[in-house]
Amino acid sequence: MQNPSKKLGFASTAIHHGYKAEDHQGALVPPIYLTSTFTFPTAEYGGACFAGTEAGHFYTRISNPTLQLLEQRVAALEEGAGAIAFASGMGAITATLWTLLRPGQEILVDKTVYGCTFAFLNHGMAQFGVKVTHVDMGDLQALAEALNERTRVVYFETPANPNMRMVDIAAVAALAKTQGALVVVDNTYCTPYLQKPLKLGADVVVHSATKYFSGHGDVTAGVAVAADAELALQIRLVGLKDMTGAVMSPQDAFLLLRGLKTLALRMDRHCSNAMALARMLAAHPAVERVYFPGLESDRFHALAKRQMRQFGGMLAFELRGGVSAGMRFMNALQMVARAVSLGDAESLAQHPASMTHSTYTPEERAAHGISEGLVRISAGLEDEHDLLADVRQALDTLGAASSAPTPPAAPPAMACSA
Ligand code: 7XF
Repeated sequence: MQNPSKKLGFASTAIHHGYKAEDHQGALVPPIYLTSTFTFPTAEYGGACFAGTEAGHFYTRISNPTLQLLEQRVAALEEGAGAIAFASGMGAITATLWTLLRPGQEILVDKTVYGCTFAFLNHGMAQFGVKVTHVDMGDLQALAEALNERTRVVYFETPANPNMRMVDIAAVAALAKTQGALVVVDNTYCTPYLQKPLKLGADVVVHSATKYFSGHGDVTAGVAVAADAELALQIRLVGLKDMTGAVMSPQDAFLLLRGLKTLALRMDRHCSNAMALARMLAAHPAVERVYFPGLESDRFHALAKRQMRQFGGMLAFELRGGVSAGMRFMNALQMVARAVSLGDAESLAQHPASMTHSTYTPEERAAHGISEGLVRISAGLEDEHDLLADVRQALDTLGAASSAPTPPAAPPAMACSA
């Protein structure tokens, strides 16, 4: 096929890396090894697999050829030394942090993270003697002051779910290194097509592969990628094998291998649709504020230009009428689906305060920069004019009533509550 000494581009890597059809009876598409266990030619060989002196597959919770191909491909795309596939994004996040943290140590977490990550840290890890401290990672001085000899991990998303706050990966990684802390970045919003945190100094990247990697809303999955091969092995043997058991199914690995083949193409469309939507929203009288780093007026525009290939497919905005206008807007959508998740072909709209970030109390949301009226859209792959037309007609239904006062916050919903 290709000359192995020549580094392939992103799309070619996503399509070809790690697979030779001639090793699989010529099958163009990698077969699914739908097996939980593997036979040993001899008892001694089986013992050697368990001892780690033989590298063969022996049980799918630890390794499987279909998962391994996916892991090699994602590691190549993120330019890491090793990847581990998980049953969900939360599987990847929890397994990574169970591997890295011990009681008595501290994790510094950015102000805003996905709701279940917030719940896992503050309601979960904190119960096991790990100190969880939130710091505004946009404030390097505050981060420098928070770092101390107990700090083992620095954790953030950029852009953050749901409010699109951004973090300077290289600057935070350089600061974390001065204290010997490991940097873990959730790269779900960007995928390696838009941003490569390991190249900027991060130690581990985690993903909800449920989102753009799959791209078709039919998989729940996660991946962790480490810059260091030994660290990747630790996450596999501790976090995956023993602490969570959150292994991906080979069937899902197959669907992800298929999804990755079109990742670059899809991201280009997600990004252009989101840009067009952000421009339209910013000009509409019913809209108070748009959060999208592609807008020249956005406070993270310069950082996004430096750190990301394009500005991503996610955006958030506030309507002039607050929560009630947000609800009316969502109910008026006709093509855009009312749904959580992101990165699918279908555009999706959701209300973080009552849905993805209902794990925060209203006070916590206020303290963490998640406003009650925020609406989030994942721009899909539809024709731009259809997407703009649907969102515009939903905004237009708000009319003059959109300036009504904001009612009290909706009660916390059950979604993702811990
Ligand atoms: O365990 P999952 O595959 O659902 O991934 C968890 C996860 C991790 N990191 C980020 C940045 C995420 O956005 C997610 C999942 N977020 C969905 C959302 O925000 O719509 C979950 C719906 S409750």
